[in-house]
Amino acid sequence: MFKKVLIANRGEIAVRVMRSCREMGLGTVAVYSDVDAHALHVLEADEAVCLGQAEPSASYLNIAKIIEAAKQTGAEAIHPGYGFLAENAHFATACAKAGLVFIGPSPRVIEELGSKTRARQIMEKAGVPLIPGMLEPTMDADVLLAEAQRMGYPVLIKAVAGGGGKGMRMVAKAEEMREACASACGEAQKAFGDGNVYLEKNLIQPRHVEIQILADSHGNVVHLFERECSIQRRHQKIVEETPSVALTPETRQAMGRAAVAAAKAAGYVGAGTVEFLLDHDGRSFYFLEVNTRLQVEHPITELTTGVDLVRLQVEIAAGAALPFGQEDLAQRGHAIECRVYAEDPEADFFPSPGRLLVHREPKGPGVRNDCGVYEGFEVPMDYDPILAKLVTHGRTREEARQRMIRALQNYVVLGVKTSIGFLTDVLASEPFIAGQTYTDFIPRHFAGWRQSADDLELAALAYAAGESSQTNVASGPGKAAGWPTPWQTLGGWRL
Ligand code: MV4
Repeated sequence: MFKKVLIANRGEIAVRVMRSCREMGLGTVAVYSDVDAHALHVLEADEAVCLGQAEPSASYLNIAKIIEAAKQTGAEAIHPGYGFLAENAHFATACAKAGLVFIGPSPRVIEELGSKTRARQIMEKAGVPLIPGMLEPTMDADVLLAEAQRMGYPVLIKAVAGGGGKGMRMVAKAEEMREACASACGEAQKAFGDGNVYLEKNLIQPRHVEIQILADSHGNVVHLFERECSIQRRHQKIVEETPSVALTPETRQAMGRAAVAAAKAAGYVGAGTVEFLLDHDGRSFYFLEVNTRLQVEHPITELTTGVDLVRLQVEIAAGAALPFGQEDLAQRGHAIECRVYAEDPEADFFPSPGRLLVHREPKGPGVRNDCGVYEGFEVPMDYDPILAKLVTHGRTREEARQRMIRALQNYVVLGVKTSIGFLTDVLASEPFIAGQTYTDFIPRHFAGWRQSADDLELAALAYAAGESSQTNVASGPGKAAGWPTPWQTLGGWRL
């Protein structure tokens, strides 16, 4: 096992990785940029190295500086977290060249699965169900027209180097193809330096269901069940839960087996996620892509399976065999994650950086808050403004949901605008309660959302009166407000 690990990331995920390292008795090295000198991940680490200026190319994306920091501090392994360099094959290669262990899959696997058409070829060979579509990249609108003719409209143009929706275009009829092709290829070229695209049949109102997998370097592969991540806006997940209300035991087992087959076919080692789209009727599922990193939403899997995914990533990277088999794994209870951001849900979720004048985290049974900030910290404008991931666990979906609403209502953030009030209303909404969580959930049910004026007035009164406790929670559908939500609504005010 290693003695020291460098964490090439910031915020809540860097803190999360350090917690497992500490439990394992491993030293931790933080890296940081100028604006992060007082960030929580720096305070939590045993050692910290300043990389340079705020812009990612000078700090968290700077491969040479990060490798140098590892050498300088004697770290033997690098955990990339998510985002930044987590799925960068060049970084994984540079680590190996420098004699450092990259905690993640091999550069070859990162690269192969990073190409969406290459990934589809691998999955087709492995018998994993694919969304009908192309297996070869192109930039030629005539090729797309011929393929679309064959599979029928509507189709989606997707970037080969993409993922996460960038460079994606829906095409409803042949007349729209040329223009859509030109703009998709242009966007892909700009975003990924690769203008190649391919076509998939456009599924109507599906769900996003993904499977967590773990693979060791001895050929053992297991899955840790699913996460339902359909509640997204602009391809950013907002709320995730497990188990998915839409899976039967049979479909769950089939999807888990397909994910294990996918990992084996790719020669995967480490923690990974195989994404699927689940048909609106919940009966068929199709491979979407593989994420070759630890995901933001990994805590809900940890709470329901009892597995520390970060510890296993480190152990697998050190050559250990998985300490359990598939038959040892089961889902216990229900977990929900809400991503808490410094952003303004009334202004198109525009980032709201600034100093956290008050930051009080919710507590209680079944509540976990993976947080990257503290009271007094100034959330910089230079990075993704995530504050924390609030996760609740309960015996049932309803218990986890009630715990989440209470936790959100007791999350006190003053000084920046946050998504807490919005999340509370999502969790209390009729369609969420009914499990109608399809990929169009937010635009369909929450377009033009506004913080209710009642909430703000009650919040002001409660705040003035020093009233912070809160016993009631909306148990039925509708807005969670109506019961005072003083702190979370005050969080929407810039003092
Ligand atoms: C799709 C799709 C429908 N049909 N592919 C969006 C991001 C990227 N990961 C894949 N995405 C989609 N791919 C086919 N063939 C619909 C989406 C999609 C979506 C997927 C998951 C969660 C939210 C979404 C919102 C809009 C579109």
